[in-house]
Amino acid sequence: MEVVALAGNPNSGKTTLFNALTGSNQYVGNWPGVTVERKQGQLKGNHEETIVDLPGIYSLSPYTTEEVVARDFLINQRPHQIIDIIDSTNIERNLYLTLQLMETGVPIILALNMSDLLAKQGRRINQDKLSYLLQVPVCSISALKRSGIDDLKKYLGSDKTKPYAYPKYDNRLESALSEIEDELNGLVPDNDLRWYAIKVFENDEKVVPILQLDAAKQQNIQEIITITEQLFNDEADSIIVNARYDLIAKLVDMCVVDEADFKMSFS
Ligand code: GDP
Ligand code: MG
Ligand code: K
Repeated sequence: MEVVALAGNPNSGKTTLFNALTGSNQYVGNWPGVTVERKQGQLKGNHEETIVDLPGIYSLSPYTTEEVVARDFLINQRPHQIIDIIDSTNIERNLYLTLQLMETGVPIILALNMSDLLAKQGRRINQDKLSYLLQVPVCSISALKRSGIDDLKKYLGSDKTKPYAYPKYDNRLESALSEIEDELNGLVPDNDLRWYAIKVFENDEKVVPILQLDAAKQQNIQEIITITEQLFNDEADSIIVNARYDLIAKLVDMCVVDEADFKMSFS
């Protein structure tokens, strides 16, 4: 039995896709300890894959119940794969969550939803290029029109996606993160090192206390953070936010094609 987490922003079409994938094969309950609905269902026609619908979220920060539910599930339960459903007509905002989902190291498939609306707007996303740049599978779908779903299903099964395709940020940030990973080595599972390094760099209020770092490690890590803040002339949490947005700007620039622009430049 393999577990696939369905993640995405609110209104990205998560429920519509969940229904398309599972049919009437659904179980509805609550996440433990909170009144957030938890839905899971078996992939139609395949009893090996269970789809777990995560709450709709914009980020994996520690501030809302929904975000904490989603990140605890991804880090502590380690699903085999994530389907990240993206509203293609709002790809910039949606990719902010995508990068954070990738930071968990759980193998991920991007489902570019609302492809019917995007086409109506005269735009298209070069999915092969996006897939190459992020090194993860990308499918254009319309959950509403039920198109592209078979394509998406081809990637389900943990042997069909590769693990740990982390997004790479600014070199100066990458070197700070790898130094923090060295400090955390042995304290957390190897596969989670990058996630924890980023959370420690951000000084995440939920994650840092759990690690119970000794004084020497705390001091080494603080030095790494201080030096990096001086290099960027910025604060650690905003260094990470900016690094994500810089990468998103590049991705959008390279992958989103406006057919109207294209026609105009030839007229
Ligand atoms: P959720 O909040 O992520 O669960 O999103 P829903 O599945 O409830 O979808 C939000 C709205 O978008 C609904 O009105 C859906 O019918 C609509 N929707 C979902 N997928 C698509 C799609 O591929 N194309 C279009 N045009 N609308 C969609
Ligand atoms: Mg929903
Ligand atoms: K449902």
